[in-house]
Amino acid sequence: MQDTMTNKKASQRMIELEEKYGAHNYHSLPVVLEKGEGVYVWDVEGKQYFDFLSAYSAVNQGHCHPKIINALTEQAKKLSLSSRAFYNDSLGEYEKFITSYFGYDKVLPMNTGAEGVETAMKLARKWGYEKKGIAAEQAKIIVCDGNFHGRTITIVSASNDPDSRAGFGPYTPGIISIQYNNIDALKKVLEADTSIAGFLLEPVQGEAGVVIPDEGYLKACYDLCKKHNVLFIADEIQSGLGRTGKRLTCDHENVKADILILGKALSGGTYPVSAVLANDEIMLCIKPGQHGSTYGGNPVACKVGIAALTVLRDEQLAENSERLGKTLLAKLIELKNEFPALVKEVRGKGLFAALVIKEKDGKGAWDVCLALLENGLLAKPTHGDIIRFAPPLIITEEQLAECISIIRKTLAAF
Ligand code: IF1
Repeated sequence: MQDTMTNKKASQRMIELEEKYGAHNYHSLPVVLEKGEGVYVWDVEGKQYFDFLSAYSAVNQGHCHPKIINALTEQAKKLSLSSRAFYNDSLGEYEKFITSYFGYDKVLPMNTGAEGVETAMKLARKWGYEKKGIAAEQAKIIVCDGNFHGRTITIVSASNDPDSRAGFGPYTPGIISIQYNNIDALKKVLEADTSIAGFLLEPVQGEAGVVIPDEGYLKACYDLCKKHNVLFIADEIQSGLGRTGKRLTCDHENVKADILILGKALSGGTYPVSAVLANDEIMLCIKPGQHGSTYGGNPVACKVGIAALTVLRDEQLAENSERLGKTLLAKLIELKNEFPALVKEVRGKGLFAALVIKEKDGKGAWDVCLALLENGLLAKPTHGDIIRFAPPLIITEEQLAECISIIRKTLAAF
């Protein structure tokens, strides 16, 4: 689609609009999407791509899943927002559904992932004072180096990524960062400090580049937390809901987090829906007026949340992720052996995988992603040298095979 006046492609014009009128807080790949269905997206010129990012795992159920879109549109026509000043006829149903789905007493509904994490941190502090007996203003939360939990001031206070953190101080106190995947590091802080309320972690670190801890790490951390009366808080916003081949990544080690944070795919990419789950002992530490959000628990989000979780279960997406994840990882390892000068390392759990690229002639992960885009597959680099692969979990074996051949062809051309 050429613009006759300027002779520019439609996508170029749209990119320029964003550049001119939008804040410059992103460095996007040069593709402008206008349509999505299942594993595919289309740009404004009509070119079709495999989506290997899935909006950072928000679109696990595939783009515009008809059952989720139907739930969204039907409810939007009926009642979109009540606020929590009044009850609405969808919230209770959703709360019952999601708590029994994950086996918790209570849920606290929010919208974005960052809000979910903030909620969990507030809840942990409140529990720390009311139940654990931590002295006023002394509660601490342990996080892990390399974490990504969102972008609020408190959350970036917990980050050690200079881009996320620098220039946004003063920072929220009461946060201790330890090495990820290091049980002794956790043990050491827990033994040294009795004012710790919670340990917050990503069961697989997403932004860090799909960093998968050793088997047994989650369980060992959980046990240590129990020993020291510290809440184990799992940020499964990206790693949960089928992404790594189980309902939750913690399920791989039969760990049940004291506080579970969900977001992203909780709406299948259709709406901002996040949730914090905990049992009464913890959740009831927050009383009326102490926390909330205008949109949290709105009727559209509730219907969408039920539909998104129903699709995950009925279409056995975690099972598909587990099964096809094995194929994806095996094929990526083949590619690493085929192209040792280009691929340094391969990681993966379920349909959550990463290629670590060796820079060559000044070209790295960004250039590989541009070439993948050219060849019809969308993926995004992280930390300069890592390419994350996270297709929608509805992907079929045939589609995956096609994607692998696109990746092979692209690497071969480098
Ligand atoms: C962006 C990253 C991914 C998350 C975990 C909480 C949140 C996220 C484990 C906050 C969000 C997003 C945010 C998005 C890019 C993306 C991301 F590269 F930045 F790190 F996925 F890997 N916990 N992750 O991954 O959720 O408030 O965004 O709903 O553009 O910042 P949110």
